[in-house]
Amino acid sequence: MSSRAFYVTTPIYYINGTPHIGHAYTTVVADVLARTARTQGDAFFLTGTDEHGQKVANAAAEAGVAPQAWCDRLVEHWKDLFARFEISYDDWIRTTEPRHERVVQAVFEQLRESGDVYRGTYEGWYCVHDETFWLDSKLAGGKCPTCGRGVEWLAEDDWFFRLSKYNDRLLRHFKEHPQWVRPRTVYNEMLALLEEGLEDFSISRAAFDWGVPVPGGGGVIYVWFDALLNYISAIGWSHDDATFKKFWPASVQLIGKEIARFHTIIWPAVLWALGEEAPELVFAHGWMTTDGQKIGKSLGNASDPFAEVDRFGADSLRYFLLREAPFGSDFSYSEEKIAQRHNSDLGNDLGNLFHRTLAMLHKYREGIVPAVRPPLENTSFDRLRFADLPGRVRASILDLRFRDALEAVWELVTALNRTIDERKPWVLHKENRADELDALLYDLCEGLRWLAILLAPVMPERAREMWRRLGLRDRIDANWDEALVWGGLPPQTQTVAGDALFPRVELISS
Ligand code: ME8
Repeated sequence: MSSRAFYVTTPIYYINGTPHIGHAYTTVVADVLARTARTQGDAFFLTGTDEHGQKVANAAAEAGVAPQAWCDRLVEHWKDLFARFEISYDDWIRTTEPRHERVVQAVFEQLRESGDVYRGTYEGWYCVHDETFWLDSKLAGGKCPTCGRGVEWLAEDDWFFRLSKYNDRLLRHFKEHPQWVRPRTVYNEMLALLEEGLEDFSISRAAFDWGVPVPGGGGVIYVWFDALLNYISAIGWSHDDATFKKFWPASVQLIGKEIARFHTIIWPAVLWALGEEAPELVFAHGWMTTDGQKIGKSLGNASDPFAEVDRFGADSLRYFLLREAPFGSDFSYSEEKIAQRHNSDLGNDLGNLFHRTLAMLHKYREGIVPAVRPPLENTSFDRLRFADLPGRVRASILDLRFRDALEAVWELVTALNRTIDERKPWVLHKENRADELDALLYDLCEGLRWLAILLAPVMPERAREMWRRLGLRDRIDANWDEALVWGGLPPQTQTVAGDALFPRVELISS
């Protein structure tokens, strides 16, 4: 990853309905990346809402509301959910905002001028659910080949984007940068599409009006062409060069695998047509499933994410989403699995370690972190083993190997728990071995301070609570290289005892 400022994006979500846990998933992942990147430099995290297109217009019509009023109402649900998950986005772009629409029109005009956008006639099928044009030959039994829904026939004079012109450059780019699309399965699929050959595609809708107007008239700009541009409109393309140069090309663009074609074929081609670079990495992750099926708005198989947060706590859900499966693959989502992670990893391993350490500190030292003389010698904890832990955790996170990162953090959790079991502070206390007990209690508390810092990107709220109870006041999100030096916990700090960090949850089977 380059040393330029870090820029991470999520897809912008259609607000034809309320959000579900799948939308929270991508956004939580982006949040963890942004929080981690900020501990070592400038970072910008963009998310937002895709508010144009037929799908949103239909939802508004069904509700009997004007599309803009519908979007203004719905966007609040999305913002509420992301607030519950403590998503630390730097900007939320809405495609109906003038700052975005201006950029879409400017792009359209520039490409019309350069010849990459030209006039033609479109005749073919359109899938409203996927907002996608399909050639007759691509349909599967007369239905949309992606989602299986019915399609409608369109025949209109449209504007086209000269995608075919970029076929060779895309092939070269894929070959020269085999890591630019991850995971490998998606990279291979996209490469196969490029090898089949690309066709120009329509980027306007003549007989439709919920979108950015085509400059000079002739309907509106196709919703996907409009939506992709959010990634550059929000950071100042064509109006704030300094910000744009600081953040573009994006470091990581996160998406679900179903929209990989738009992001890894169409998007770089549009960027090149504008004279800009392709993003450094597009990561197309897998799907959360339930009963083997993708969780989705229209399938009606998604549970209410607000209720899930009430039930488990946002941080337990965040932990589950990152820990459960290697990032990239599909995984099944169920309350049983979340409860299992919550009770076991968080309650038994981390929560217990925290609780019993502070309980012993209160019992033997009135809750005050002991001073250790001579500094940190005579310690029973092999802290040297963990000297490279922060570097490993950060490298894994920035390489999007979240499960590896959490497993590495758990090595410290396990080692601290084992130290308590082996060194038996209660025996040291009974035998009046005060120096050894001081050294041991200090190491345990220092280990907890490390855990709070390392876990703050994944579990910001519980990490803050650990911080507060450890009696710490400086920033939990300081630069890791400075903050994670063993011995940083000031002696004489007054800690605070409290309830379980992760109270057990019981599932009542229905
Ligand atoms: O596609 N598992 O918006 P969208 C994992 N507006 N991730 C899931 C998921 C699941 N079951 N369900 C949804 C759009 N997602 C366009 C994008 S970008 C220029 C325009 C996540 O509301 C995942 O990130 O259908 C997926 O790609 C996205 O939500 C789709 O959101």
